[in-house]
Amino acid sequence: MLTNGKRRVSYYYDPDVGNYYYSQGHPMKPHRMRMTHALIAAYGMFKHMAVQRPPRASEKDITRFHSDSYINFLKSASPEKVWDMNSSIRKFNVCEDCPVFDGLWEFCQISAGGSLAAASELNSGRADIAINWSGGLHHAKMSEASGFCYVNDCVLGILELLKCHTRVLYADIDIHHGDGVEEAFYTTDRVMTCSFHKFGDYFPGTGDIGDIGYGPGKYYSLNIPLYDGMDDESHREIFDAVMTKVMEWYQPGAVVLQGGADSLSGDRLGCFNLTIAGHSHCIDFFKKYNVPILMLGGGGYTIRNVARCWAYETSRALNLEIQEDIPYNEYLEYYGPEFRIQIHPSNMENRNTREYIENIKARTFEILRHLTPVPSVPFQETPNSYKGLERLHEKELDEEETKYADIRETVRQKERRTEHPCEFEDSDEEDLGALPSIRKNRRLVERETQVMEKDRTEREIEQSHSKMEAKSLAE
Ligand code: V1D
Ligand code: CA
Repeated sequence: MLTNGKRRVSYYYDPDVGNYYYSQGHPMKPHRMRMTHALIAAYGMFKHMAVQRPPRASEKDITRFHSDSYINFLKSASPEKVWDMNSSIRKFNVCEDCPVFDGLWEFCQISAGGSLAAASELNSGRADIAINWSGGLHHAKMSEASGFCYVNDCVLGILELLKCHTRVLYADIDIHHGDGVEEAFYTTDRVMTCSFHKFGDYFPGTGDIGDIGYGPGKYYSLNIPLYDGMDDESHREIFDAVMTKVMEWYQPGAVVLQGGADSLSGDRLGCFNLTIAGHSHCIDFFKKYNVPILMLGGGGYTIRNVARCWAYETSRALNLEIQEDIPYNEYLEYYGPEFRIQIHPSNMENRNTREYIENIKARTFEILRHLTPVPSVPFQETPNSYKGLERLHEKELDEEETKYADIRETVRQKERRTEHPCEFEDSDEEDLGALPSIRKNRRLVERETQVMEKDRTEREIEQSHSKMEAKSLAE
């Protein structure tokens, strides 16, 4: 933070992002990022932050989380070839929600590249807040597209932050459940996920209050299921109450805020009643804690309000007061007839009664009561930063170091281990790799092993499996 209390903000934007087009009638419109960018420019915010065009994420970067076969598919898919790829289409869930469109792979690289570069900037200490409005694509799974999302830049950004931070908090205020991010970190205490969302007969259908994590990750996934008509007051009430306790007890080293704007009043797909003031309160909330913040986009389908919201939130990150009247910009006609930055709530009923909010709060506090305050992780060398990794790839790192540079430590790295300013805390080295020695169904074992297991050696996997087999035989 600068001495005057202002935050150093880095903003990531690729001018090509607005050119991608999902399909006719599809509600997801990348053009909204171009509108946001034009509004931020018109408000004169560029001179207050580092505006950067991020490098596009490479296949290697993206397969830190996603499976090779899925990424090979995304790279080769095109609308022309789609009819010859029937089995892959089903397997990887590219469908009406997630169509194969022209430039799909590049679009994924832009979105992921922005979040990786932003996370890396925070790790370097050059910025206090880093913004990628082209990110926040929280539904993508390791081997599957879902809910307009193909590559999960949130997961990739968090993995990058984990190189320098023991604990990362992921907060998701998109109206939809942040299922892809939750699933990726469901069994670890190094990432706490907390999603606020509409629940009940609504996409993706997950995110009940009882879904709290598994194994070492038990109590480190929080879900706040909400009803239609959520307004600023109720949202603030529950957000502040839950997040205050999380910040106090979990003490994350960095926060990722998925700022899906479909929770705003009047959203084409949403059914909440938040104003931009209510939505942006979440940024002001985290700013108080002086932790690095990665601000990401997400959903948002009434695009004039998405641009209003994310431009305004950029000004909150910068601590700048901006004028109510929207200044002249290329897309001025979208903002009529009022041409104001703020929006009004509608008169819809708030189906989240006071009693309901109090009940959800109490149940969430009960989950948080089980948290071991400030969990620790094994001692590790800080892995190479995002840009550094790319530079070193071919030349200096051997094959194994390069492939598993995110989490796994090679023998050579162990020997070279030195202290670093963002060193992890020490603790039991086995924790990261060990599967909990309890009996689980196949589905849960698969979920548990998603992120961490991707980085484990064959030998370790074999050992864990035989441990589990031995345990279940003993039971
Ligand atoms: F209305 C549509 C028109 C064309 C294509 C898709 C849609 C549409 C609207 N809502 N699709 C949905 C949701 N899908 C379903 C499917 C029906 N079932 C079989 C599944 O209800 C998907 C909503 C995705 C929301 C994405 C998101 O806002 O959370 C987001 N966040 O970051 C990026 C996107
Ligand atoms: Ca959410």
